[in-house]
Amino acid sequence: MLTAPNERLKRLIRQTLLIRRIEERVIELYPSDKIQSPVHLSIGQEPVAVGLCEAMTPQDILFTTYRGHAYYIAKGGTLPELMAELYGRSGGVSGGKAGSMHLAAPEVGMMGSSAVVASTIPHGVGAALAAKLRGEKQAVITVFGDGATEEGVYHESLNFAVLHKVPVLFVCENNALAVHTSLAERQAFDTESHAKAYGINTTVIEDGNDLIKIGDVTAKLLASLRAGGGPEWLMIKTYRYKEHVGPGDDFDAGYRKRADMEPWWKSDPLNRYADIVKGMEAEVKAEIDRAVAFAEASAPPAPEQLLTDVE
Ligand SMILES: Cc1ncc(C[n+]2csc(CCOP(=O)(O)OP(=O)(O)O)c2C)c(N)n1
Ligand SMILES: [Mg+2]
Repeated sequence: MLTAPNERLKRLIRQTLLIRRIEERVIELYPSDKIQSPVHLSIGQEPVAVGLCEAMTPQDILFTTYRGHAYYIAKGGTLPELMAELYGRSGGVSGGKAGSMHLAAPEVGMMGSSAVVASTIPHGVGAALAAKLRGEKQAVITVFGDGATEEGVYHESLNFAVLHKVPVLFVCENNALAVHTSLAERQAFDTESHAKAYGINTTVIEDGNDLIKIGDVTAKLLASLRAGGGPEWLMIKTYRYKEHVGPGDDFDAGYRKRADMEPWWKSDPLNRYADIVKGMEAEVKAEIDRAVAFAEASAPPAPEQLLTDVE
């Protein structure tokens, strides 16, 4: 039997809903070509971002991937500036020049995301080392996909962080896919055992839909970092509902089955708590409408902005 969600769970469900609905709006808008940026949707994976960011203070900082809308929102980025960025307009969070894959909002600790797989992992290590050298208690999380664990820089980053006791939380957002290739087809090693070989503490969350568990586990790991512990490694298993890139479904692409989605669909908090979600829909829709209106009204970047922000 489900227990009634408390205020904390309601807050997390609302954030999950906001992310889901804004990405669904992106899907609706996409055929209009108003959003020309490629989009890697997080639909299905939102609870991972929501749970991780719940445990972070506004001063804590986050590095993530091109699948970053959820993180931008969960870390406190504003919706109108997100939508205008996707539209490529001057009101966007990066003046319309970064697009979906390179979202950053340093003022809320969302330091950056990148199209280059694994490239933000060492950025997280560097930022955490800087915080340590400055004696700050700022915690740093660097999020990457399971595919990123096959990149050399991931291994270099783990080795360096353990060797120098860098207080960074490595988070592997494991949807068991890299584009169309499953984890089992790609890796001869077990990702967690392999990380352990560097001497790092590892934790695995099997249910990436468990908002409360993700929040609680992350809070515990960040407390350990703040107390001067070395790096920590967390894997959260999750499931991507949509195609790797773009607004569509791809269950007919031949690399996975619709039935694979069923257990995740069942434990999806937006389905489990459908009654609560219903009561939140109108307000969430109004918030998204305002963001879209802002993007529509925002002007394209002026030609003289072409070479600014790049030096
Ligand atoms: C260095 C690099 N190699 C290859 C690519 C092409 N590429 C884009 S996404 C992707 C899959 C990455 O999978 P994963 O890290 O698990 O992230 P997910 O897309 O599942 O969130 C690949 C290989 C790239 N963008 N950068
Ligand atoms: Mg993946």
